[in-house]
Amino acid sequence: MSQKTILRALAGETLPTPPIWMMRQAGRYLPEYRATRAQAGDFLSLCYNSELAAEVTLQPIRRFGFDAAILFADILLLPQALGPKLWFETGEGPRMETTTTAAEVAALRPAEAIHDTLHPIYETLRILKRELPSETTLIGFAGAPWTVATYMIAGRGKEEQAGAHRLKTEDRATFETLIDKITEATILYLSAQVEAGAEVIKLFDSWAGSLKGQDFTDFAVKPTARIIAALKERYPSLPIIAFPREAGDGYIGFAAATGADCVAIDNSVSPDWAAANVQTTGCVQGNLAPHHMVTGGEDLIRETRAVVEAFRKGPHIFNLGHGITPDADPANVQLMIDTVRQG
Ligand code: 1CP
Repeated sequence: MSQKTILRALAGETLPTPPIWMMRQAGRYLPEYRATRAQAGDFLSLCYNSELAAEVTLQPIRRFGFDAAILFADILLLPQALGPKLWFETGEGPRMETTTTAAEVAALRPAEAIHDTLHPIYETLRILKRELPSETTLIGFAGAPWTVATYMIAGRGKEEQAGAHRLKTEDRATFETLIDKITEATILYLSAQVEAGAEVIKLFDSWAGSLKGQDFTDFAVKPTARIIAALKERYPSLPIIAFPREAGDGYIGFAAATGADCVAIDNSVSPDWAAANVQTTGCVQGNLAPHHMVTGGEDLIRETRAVVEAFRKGPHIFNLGHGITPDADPANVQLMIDTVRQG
């Protein structure tokens, strides 16, 4: 069996100390990230600069010795590679040219064309493969089709899934064609990431929580299952982490329904609930609340121990329930890691 702790947990092994990494571990809370980003220019220039993207991926590994490195990129690069313009408004976040009509969906570039835009991302992975310490697992990723579609339809993020719900209801055929297009392109994108060195794939469905009932099955479960089936056909031993954020009850049975090896859990459910309802069928990842990286102290130590304790009896990868925020203190990250590793 592999010596890498993350791969062992993903294979279903219960380890005495959970391996650990952190969503958005390369980010603005780190002074060295801010310096490299300033050197690159803007955020997108950093994503497409393979040397500098590899550098920011490595920074949290050097500083903290996390068990995994996650490729520095963004879920919105894939839709950008299909044609719509993407830019970041300072202090506000991503903006995209919208895709809402049958004609606009039909005008998207063919899925195979994504590599013309995304080849620097594969180069970032090749650099990381060479430069990462031998014990560190390299994670590649993409957005899940529903979440990517919400950004393509609304042209922006954060609580803006209304447009996607509207299109799903008012023009089902166009919506489904868009989901299929994203699914197909995501399979090609993630396959290229594996070819370039990604050892694990994570699918971020950040807005899965706004899908309920049959919609959750149709647009959170099914596209994810299709991507995982296609990847497993090509790479049978590739471990995949799915993150249907804020799925609530939808977390139950999600791994079985999609074929994921691990389900990442957000903070809307307790670690004890997730241990009793999700970890029963395999590895879970999570789920310390990110605010502890800002607030620190005894609360951080107590809650970190509670997460470790709740998941102690099964396969577990320690992580936050969502990304670390720019106002976090790196000293608190170190305290979390020490607490996990020293008990
Ligand atoms: O320079 C900056 O700090 C800009 C902030 C930033 C960063 C660091 C953005 C803009 N993206 C990223 C990197 C990123 N994004 C990674 C890199 C690896 C790592 O985790 O260190 C990953 C995996 C993502 C994934 C991502 N991007 C998601 C899924 C996870 C999540 O947070 O729910 C989503 C929804 C995005 C879109 C996006 N990109 C950036 C922002 C601020 C957002 C969300 C904006 C919104 O919805 O309004």
